[in-house]
Amino acid sequence: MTNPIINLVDGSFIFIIAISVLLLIGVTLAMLYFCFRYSEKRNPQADQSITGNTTLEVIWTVIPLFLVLGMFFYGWEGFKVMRNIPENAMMVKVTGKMWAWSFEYENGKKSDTLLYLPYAKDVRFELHSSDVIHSFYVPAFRVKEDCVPGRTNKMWFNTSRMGEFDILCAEYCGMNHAYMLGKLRIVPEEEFNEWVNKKDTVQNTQQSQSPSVDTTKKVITDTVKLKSDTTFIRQK
Ligand SMILES: [Cu+2]
Repeated sequence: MTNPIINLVDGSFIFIIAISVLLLIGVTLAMLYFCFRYSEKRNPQADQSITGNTTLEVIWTVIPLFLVLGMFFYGWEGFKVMRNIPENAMMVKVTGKMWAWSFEYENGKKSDTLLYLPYAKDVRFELHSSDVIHSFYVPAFRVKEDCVPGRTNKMWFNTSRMGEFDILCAEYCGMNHAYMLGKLRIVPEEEFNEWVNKKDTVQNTQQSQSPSVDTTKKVITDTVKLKSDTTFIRQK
């Protein structure tokens, strides 16, 4: 399945890397040539005859101008897709708090740490924070957006891949920021519907998590409880 955001973000990344590598090679080769051609040994008398060259100056202004315009074009194309949220996208409310993620679905169902989504759907996220600024980051789908207290930010992506993916906080938000992890689990639509319509609470969601997620959750709860006791955390 194609995912426009992944394609455009990866496209602009490869474009910028390619230009950077070409420039690195060009500058290095020119430097080596100049070291050789204009060494003191070959030119005991410094040549002072070159005072300026308009053609060269125009070339090294115009070429970089087009390179940065190309980078801007790629970035702008990606930005437009990220800002244009499909109208029929399903909605999930995301809340960041020190130091965990919680999710609320359209029917009021809530989950903590683990975000369930159906495969091949456009999903719109409404991002909130209940304390400080966090940043909701899902690297596998190339999206990242701040959660700011007192305002609602939005982002979206298409769940074009099945499986389990990382969720991170990408804005330093206090001592346990590094433990502010989550998991995104994308499952077939029927499985998602079954899960989202099951009447259970946060507690049941935690039980259904994989062992690795359980450990993360435990670390978060443990460290949150003991946030004032830094000695204990260091020993852990
Ligand atoms: Cu954080």
